[in-house]
Amino acid sequence: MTLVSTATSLPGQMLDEYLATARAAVDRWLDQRLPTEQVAPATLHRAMRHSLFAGGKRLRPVLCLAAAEACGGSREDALPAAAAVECIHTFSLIHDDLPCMDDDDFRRGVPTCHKVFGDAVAVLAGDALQALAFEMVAAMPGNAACPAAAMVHELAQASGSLHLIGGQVLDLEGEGRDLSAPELQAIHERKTAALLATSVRLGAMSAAAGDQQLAALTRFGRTVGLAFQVIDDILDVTQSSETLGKSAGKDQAVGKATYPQVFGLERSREIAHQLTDEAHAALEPFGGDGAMLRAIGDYLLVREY
Ligand code: GRG
Repeated sequence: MTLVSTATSLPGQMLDEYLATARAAVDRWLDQRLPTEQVAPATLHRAMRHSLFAGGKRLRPVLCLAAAEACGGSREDALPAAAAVECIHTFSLIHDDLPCMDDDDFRRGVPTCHKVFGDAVAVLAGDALQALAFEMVAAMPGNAACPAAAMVHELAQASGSLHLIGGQVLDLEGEGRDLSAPELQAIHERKTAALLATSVRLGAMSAAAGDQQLAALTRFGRTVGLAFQVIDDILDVTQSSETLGKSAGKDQAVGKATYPQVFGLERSREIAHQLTDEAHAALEPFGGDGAMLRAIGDYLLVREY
């Protein structure tokens, strides 16, 4: 699919090429850092690789690399952080799919980790990916503005009880209940937007970004992350399981509050557009250097899976 940027002058083909090369760089880096399937315990490493290399969109790492470059940094310096946010994301997907949580059979177009390896190995594969993420960031050289410890702290906060994991708990507790719009937003901010914001923040930190750049990218990451989740809610009711690579209609089936359920489809689309406009506004201080981030924001809005 060639992607068309709606609010930038960046040609869709440039974005396609950027996404392809960034994804390839992240995948190469991950492949080199993950123990091979032959390393004991082989089942664990097979399970980690099964979920990690099943074909995710790599949005968080791509945002991380684009943020580093927008701040004048290099892709190479940001790669460990980009790989780390993908490991955290994949860990959360593996655990989220378990029978004790969302109980899903398919993810990224293939059977879920626990379906192939059993619940115990899936829990442990998620745990090991989480540990690996911190190992990767802790080993970064850091810089005067942002030592590696600050980046480890950033990732820990985004993954912990106040954000990713806390959002998941609120999400589980909300099942079968009518949630208000602020309650729904609070879940999406924690469960989804926080890790997207941290992805761009870590990229910026690897490039020794200043406070103003970090503040602007935090706003960009949060709003684009929220827009991403609104679109995800919409796709859950408008796309097929085949297109999504996971069970469509799942939110409704388990009684999860979603944007379309609270606001209706049309209003949800408007909200996603408004959030993307806000995200673009946050990039103003970057001028032309923010073009790729802007184009990625547009892509998230028009994505089909
Ligand atoms: C820590 C167990 C645990 C869960 C945290 C992130 C999360 C909460 C659960 C994962 C499931 C889910 C529906 C999360 C919302 C964010 C989201 C839409 C994830 C899917 O992200 P994509 O579309 O997936 O980027 P790919 O497969 O492309 O990487």
